[in-house]
Amino acid sequence: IGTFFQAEPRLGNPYAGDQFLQRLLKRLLPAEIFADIHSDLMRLGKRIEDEIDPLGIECEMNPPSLNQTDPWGKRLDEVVTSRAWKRMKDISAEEGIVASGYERKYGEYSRIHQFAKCLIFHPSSGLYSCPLAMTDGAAKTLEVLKLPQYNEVYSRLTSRDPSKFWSSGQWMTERRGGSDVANGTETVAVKQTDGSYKLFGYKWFSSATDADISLTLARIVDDKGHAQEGSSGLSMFLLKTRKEDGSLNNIHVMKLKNKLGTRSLPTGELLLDSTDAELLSEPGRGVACISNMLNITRLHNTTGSISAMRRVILLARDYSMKRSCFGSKISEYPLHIDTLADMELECRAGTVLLFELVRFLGLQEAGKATEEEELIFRLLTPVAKLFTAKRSMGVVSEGLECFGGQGYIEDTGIPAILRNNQVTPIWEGTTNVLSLDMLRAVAKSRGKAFLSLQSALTRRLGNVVEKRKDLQPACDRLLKEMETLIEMASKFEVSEAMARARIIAFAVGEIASGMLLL
Ligand code: MFK
Ligand code: FAD
Repeated sequence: IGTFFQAEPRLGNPYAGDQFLQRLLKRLLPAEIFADIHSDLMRLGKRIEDEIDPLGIECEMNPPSLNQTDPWGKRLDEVVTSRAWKRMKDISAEEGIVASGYERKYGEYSRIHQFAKCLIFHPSSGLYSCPLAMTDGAAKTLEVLKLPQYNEVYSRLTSRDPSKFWSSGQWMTERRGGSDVANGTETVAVKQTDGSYKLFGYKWFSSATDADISLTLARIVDDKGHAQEGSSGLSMFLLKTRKEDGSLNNIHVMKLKNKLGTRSLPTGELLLDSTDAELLSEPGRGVACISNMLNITRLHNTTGSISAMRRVILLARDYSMKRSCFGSKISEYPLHIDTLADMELECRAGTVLLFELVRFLGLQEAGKATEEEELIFRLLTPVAKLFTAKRSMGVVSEGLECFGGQGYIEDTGIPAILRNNQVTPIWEGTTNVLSLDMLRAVAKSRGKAFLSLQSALTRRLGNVVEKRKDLQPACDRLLKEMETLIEMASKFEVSEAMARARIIAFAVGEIASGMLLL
């Protein structure tokens, strides 16, 4: 068989390897806070390299299964998950992957710390980052609602103690509608004499079926059994997945989905058959209320897409210094370096966009965000999600090619990065649906969201040109593009704008990330 064997790519400490993230954090954070966060991320990076990444691989190799009945036919509906998946929950609590966003140790900078942790954790987490994203979204929703009776639930979602920590699901999608939740939701809620509700319905996609609680949508029925249709008929509920005795809360796990990727994640179809739940939103304000969760999970989705790009780049960079072709290391070929540089640029564009939004989120939570920042945050959250999800698929695919045939070989672990990432454009709102969401944000602000982005662009690029005259042409080009976009959008009829929403959204993504890169 010969003596030559290829040297495999090594991950190393994913934070130490991400020089760009380090420089960005240094720029965004006050010096003392940066020093603290930098050392925490170095430590977490080492733990990822030594302990978490091998567990993530174990999750991928041991997907969940459903033990639906016992040998005598009695329903069990037991979702069996791996040792590594369970361990990932404990590690997430210990590391404060959710908690660090809520303890506010670093005030308005706390979210930057939290999302930097998520960025290096996600590709090694065996997709445990998915339940954590939803847990973060649920914590945010409870924080906004400020309902004292849910303080205990909130404290569990944001706990660092593995024995107390709870995860949350986000059950929105039904057979009739995942995008059009307003018309697709058939689940009904029947009020009980004690003021609680019982839910009846079929949730078509539920990731993290093993969650402790979930937020979900349902239609409250009146005394005559009628429920209001459309968005204004939807209310938001909180339910615990298990009763006090540990049995399921009248939830039947009908099946686990057989998926292209995210196989370590227990995504199931659930029948809610008299499931006890509590009304959290005002009746009929379910969509508006759950959008607190959506905007957080969409930031996590953005994080997932960027971290997949970063992971494949780190591995491809390492491999390029090991693999020889035509007599030289491939890292010595300018053509290969150019390929890696293009991938790096896309990854950086996503990273700066994400951290701008995370910075705004921190300011908002500290009560310091200006109206302009609030409007840009609402405008760019769906844009960042759709932009990074789509662009990352190109980068990750290119990344596979950087390993030649080995990139296609299952047990190198590289194909899993591609198939797991293919979900990022789909869940949390597809590309088209989020393009339309962006347009709704513009319409609701009567165009002010676009004008706010334009003001920020003019101000920031002005500062750039003051320091770097050579960047004047690039800055002028971006300003011109924004001007053209506003001019064009203001002339559109509603139907025309909707038909071109996707083109507009990608243009906004390019302008915003271009500005931030400059
Ligand atoms: C590492 C990876 C981590 C990611 C983990 C993810 C795992 C979970 C996977 C999932 O996929 S969970 C399910 C996700 N589902 C979606 O994202 C649904 C996609 N569809 C939409 O987003 C639709 O646009 C939407 C369902 C919201 C449309 O519903 P409506 O009722 O037709 O919306 P409408 O009438 O525009 O808005 C109703 C209210 O909500 C309005 O408030 P007002 O009545 O006060 O005006 C809107 O302003 C508000 N709203 C809607 N979207 C909002 C929002 N407010 C703020 N932000 C938003 N994004
Ligand atoms: P559809 O809405 O049927 O979309 C089909 C196509 O039509 C898409 O290309 C879409 O962009 C396009 N489209 C729809 N409306 C428009 C429009 N107005 N204009 C132009 N184009 C349009 N959901 C949950 O609630 N909780 C979960 O935990 C969860 N986990 C998931 C896990 C996985 C692995 C996957 C794959 C999905 C999960 N989902 C979950 C569901 C996911 O959120 C939905 O699949 C997604 O929102 C799309 O909804 P849909 O499947 O009904 O697609």
